[in-house]
Amino acid sequence: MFRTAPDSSATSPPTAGDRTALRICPLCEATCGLTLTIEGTRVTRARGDRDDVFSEGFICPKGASFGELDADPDRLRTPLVRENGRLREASWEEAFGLVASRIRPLVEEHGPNAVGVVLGNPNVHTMAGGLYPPVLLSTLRTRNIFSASTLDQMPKHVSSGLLYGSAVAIPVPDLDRTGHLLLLGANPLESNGSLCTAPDFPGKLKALRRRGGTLTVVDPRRTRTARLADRHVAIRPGTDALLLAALVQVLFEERLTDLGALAEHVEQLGEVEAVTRDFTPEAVAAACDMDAEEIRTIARELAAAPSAAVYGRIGSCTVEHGTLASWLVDVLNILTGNLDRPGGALFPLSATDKAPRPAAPGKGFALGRWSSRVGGHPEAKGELPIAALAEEIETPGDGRIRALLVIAANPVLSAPDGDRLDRALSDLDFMVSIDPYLNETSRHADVVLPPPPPSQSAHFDFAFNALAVRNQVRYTPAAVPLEPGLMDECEIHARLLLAVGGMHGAEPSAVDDMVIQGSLAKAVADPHSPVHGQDPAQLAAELTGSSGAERRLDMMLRLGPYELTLAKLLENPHGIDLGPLQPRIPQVLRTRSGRIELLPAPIAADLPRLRSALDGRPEGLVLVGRRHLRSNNSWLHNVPALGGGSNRCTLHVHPDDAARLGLTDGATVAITADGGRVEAPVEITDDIRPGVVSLPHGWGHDRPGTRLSVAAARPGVNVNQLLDGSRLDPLSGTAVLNGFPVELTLIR
Ligand SMILES: Nc1nc2c(c(=O)[nH]1)N[C@H]1C(S)=C(S)[C@@H](COP(=O)(O)OP(=O)(O)OC[C@H]3O[C@@H](n4cnc5c(=O)[nH]c(N)nc54)[C@H](O)[C@@H]3O)O[C@H]1N2
Ligand SMILES: Nc1nc2c(c(=O)[nH]1)N[C@H]1C(S)=C(S)[C@@H](COP(=O)(O)OP(=O)(O)OC[C@H]3O[C@@H](n4cnc5c(=O)[nH]c(N)nc54)[C@H](O)[C@@H]3O)O[C@H]1N2
Ligand code: SF4
Ligand SMILES: [Mo]
Repeated sequence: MFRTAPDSSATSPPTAGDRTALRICPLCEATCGLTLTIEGTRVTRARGDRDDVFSEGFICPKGASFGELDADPDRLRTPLVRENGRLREASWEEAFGLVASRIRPLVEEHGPNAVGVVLGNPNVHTMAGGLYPPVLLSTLRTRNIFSASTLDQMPKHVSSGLLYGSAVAIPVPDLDRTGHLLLLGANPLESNGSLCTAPDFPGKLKALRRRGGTLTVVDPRRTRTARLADRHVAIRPGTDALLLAALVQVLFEERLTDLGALAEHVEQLGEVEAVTRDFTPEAVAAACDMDAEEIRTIARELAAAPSAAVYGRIGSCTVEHGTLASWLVDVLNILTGNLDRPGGALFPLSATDKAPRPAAPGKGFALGRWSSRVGGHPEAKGELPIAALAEEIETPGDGRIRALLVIAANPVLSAPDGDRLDRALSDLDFMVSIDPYLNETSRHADVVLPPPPPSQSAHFDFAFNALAVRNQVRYTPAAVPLEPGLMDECEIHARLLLAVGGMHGAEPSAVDDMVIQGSLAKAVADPHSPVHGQDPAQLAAELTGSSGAERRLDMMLRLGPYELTLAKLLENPHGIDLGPLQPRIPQVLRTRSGRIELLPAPIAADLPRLRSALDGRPEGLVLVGRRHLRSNNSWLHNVPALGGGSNRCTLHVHPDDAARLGLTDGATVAITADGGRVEAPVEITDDIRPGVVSLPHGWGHDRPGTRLSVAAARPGVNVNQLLDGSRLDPLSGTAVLNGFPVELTLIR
């Protein structure tokens, strides 16, 4: 990783006619500030912005390939509409007209649930995705809402909802100040971090060790992150919740708990002690395939550290006990007094959060307020499991999904059983995709609405500022003017909303005006708001900004905790540092008791399932995923600069397993599991523990009707075809993507 930008193959040295512009990178959660060199309207180079208050010049190969991604010739530049079964180019007017004429009658005849919505990962990386989907969902009033969250962090939302009363109150490890980091199921040296926004995560881990701190990594693979660690534990996949429960048990047994200032804010400590009593290190050791004494040591190190943070990510979430593991991560931070204290895990306060209000009991967090129609899966945070999307389209009856709006998502590759979903999508009455690519999912759409390349969009991180290791705020306007014929993604979202909401043809600014009026009316009535009692019309008139989205951002900043405005952000193009994370308990708590409810009932009810896993000693192979620094889920395989090398869709196999099965490096194997069968080349490596194989996700670009010429030339296979969607973490509806059984057969 680099402090200054490497010259990627797409870049060229600056010349006299060049100019530069700043752009926050939208490609991962690290949110690095980039300096783009622009020739005419083309981005010829991307470097790390050394003056960025947060990223201080850091960049990775993905950010460095910004220009190549931006100029990808396969990117769609006009809307597409389906006519006689084929997609053809169309005007924006025609595209939105078609949406309006097809969606409204379906809703009128079959009710709001006839329209499903799928929200994909890039929505948290665009302004449009932050501002408009909530309004779209409240306009549609459908219960058929699905997102990448149930392939990802929903377990954390559920555990936060239950513990703190707010699903979005997610504590973030204080990387810059912690003395000890216990990291489970995360590989930030490839992913650049997740639910922990930290440009230069690798540098921060190295700094932790330089200042005498320690790093323990729990991962069945010896990842690049694990190589940095003082201690690497190659756990058996899917058993983190058992390990974490044993750590809790040791803290209680050896009287190592010390809640410090938290004590007065925590309920049900004794209850947690009681329910974890039988998860001794000796009881979990065999299932985790760990040494009981090592488990005790990890617990003692955690308790002894001057400050410590336990942090779990994908490998602890997308597993059978994902919610329990997410809960136990926080329980450990609480029991050691590290939650909400510097050096531990704290709640960020972002510039667009509501201004803090005095601590008070809240409404709490309800789970399972309704269930999915076919599978009876409980909702979580208003969403249904994306693994259940296909059955909701296929199964006849009242409430069947007949039309689908897919916004920045590629579930045919990202979610379990893409073949089934592929067939289901082709049975829809109507489908809309907002997507720059014609890919495995959008190829089924009747209308494709392409957003402009990232250089032509403004950027603000609504999601990630609230997950950042330091409070800070940055805004970058579009670096290049919108190309004629393209439409800003905010306007696409606004027009889509008007089209499906029966207001087709209204000005898109009407959507923003409606939101601004509604929010200001609420704010002036709220005694804790900085604008309490003021005139909403006057406040609206004071807002600045050259678009509805900018005016909304300005409003959120003004209503936020730091007395900021859009104008102040524009005056500080490299961002404004708002200081290190600060303790926020009890103010952040929204539980009914106003305290941290340490043993919520749904968690207690799921513990017997964990207890039964104590006897689990799977004999066969299990599969886990992996990420590569130069990849990003399912959609960066079309950028030539990022392909090749070690970024390939191979199956990692331990030498012992390879020998037992007669596999040689480069051999082709068939991998079979519940959901199907795929073939992949074998890569033998002792970086993976015996009994575990690893295949990355986001590959399988071999379906007809897409326009991904580079990706299609090296398609790889879709790991999610191995899943049939039935393996879920029951509390969160999150798909089990890691630690499921597979069988290998040598093909050649
Ligand atoms: N087996 C396995 N499966 C996994 C995972 C795993 O670890 N293992 N990880 C899961 C995780 S964590 C996630 S988040 C999901 C992600 O899965 P998805 O949410 O489906 O996201 P992507 O695969 O990133 O696809 C994003 C889509 O958005 C489009 N897009 C890109 N930029 C923009 C933009 O600016 N605007 C719009 N409108 N569209 C854009 C892309 O072309 C692509 O079609 O995958 C999950 N799937
Ligand atoms: N380069 C790149 N960066 C990305 C992405 C990408 O696709 N590519 N995707 C982005 C997205 S959407 C997300 S959500 C984040 C995810 O960011 P991370 O959570 O850091 O995800 P991974 O790099 O997949 O690391 C997960 C690790 O969990 C391990 N693991 C698997 N099963 C288990 C288990 O049962 N227990 C334990 N302890 N470990 C296990 C895997 O071996 C793997 O090393 O990354 C983001 N950043
Ligand atoms: S680390 Fe993430 S945000 Fe930073 S340059 Fe790389 S892809 Fe972009
Ligand atoms: Mo994700």
